[in-house]
Amino acid sequence: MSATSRREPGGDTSGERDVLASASVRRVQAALDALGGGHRVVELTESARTATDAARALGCRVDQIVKSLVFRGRRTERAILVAASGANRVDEVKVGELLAEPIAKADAAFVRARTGFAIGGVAPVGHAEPVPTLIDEDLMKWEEIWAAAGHPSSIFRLTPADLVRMTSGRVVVIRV
Ligand code: 5CA
Repeated sequence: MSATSRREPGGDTSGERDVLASASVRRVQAALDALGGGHRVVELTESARTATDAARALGCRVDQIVKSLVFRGRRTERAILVAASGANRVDEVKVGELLAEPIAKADAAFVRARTGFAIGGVAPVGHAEPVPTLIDEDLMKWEEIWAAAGHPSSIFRLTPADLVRMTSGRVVVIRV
């Protein structure tokens, strides 16, 4: 689907779909507003729970989708966000070395507790607590990229430089 399948939450107040009323999506839009870059959450008319779904819905390449993956520090129990290019698999050993701490994939409850988002809607901003972020260098080559915005059918467009700025993230090689 193309741009015609998008609409903005709040723009269409007759919106019957739950996502328009989602507190998580509103939290992301509020965080984006506070950052001042003019980013707008858009609602897809179809679910984009995975990066592949999102790319299909947007008509972009899966590499342009930001996968916001949450990991758990095995020693500190801290949450770490890896913003990965949609087609890449994250090398957990490599990321562990970068963080000087082994990591494990977070489970759904941990993701929800630390970010405030359910898997499939984890945004790179608007978290329940500050979450240190690593950014896949493969995202940096695109003019525009898309990230989840609190719900599996909500998304926002940004540039790689925006992503670095809004997360204070460190750009690293994370792919297997
Ligand atoms: N809305 C899309 C496109 S932006 C999205 O959020 N994609 S994602 O890649 O960032 O989030 C889905 C990811 O959640 C999957 O790639 C997978 O790594 C992770 N995931 C899915 N199920 C689980 C689970 N049960 N526990 C932990 N992580 C999971």
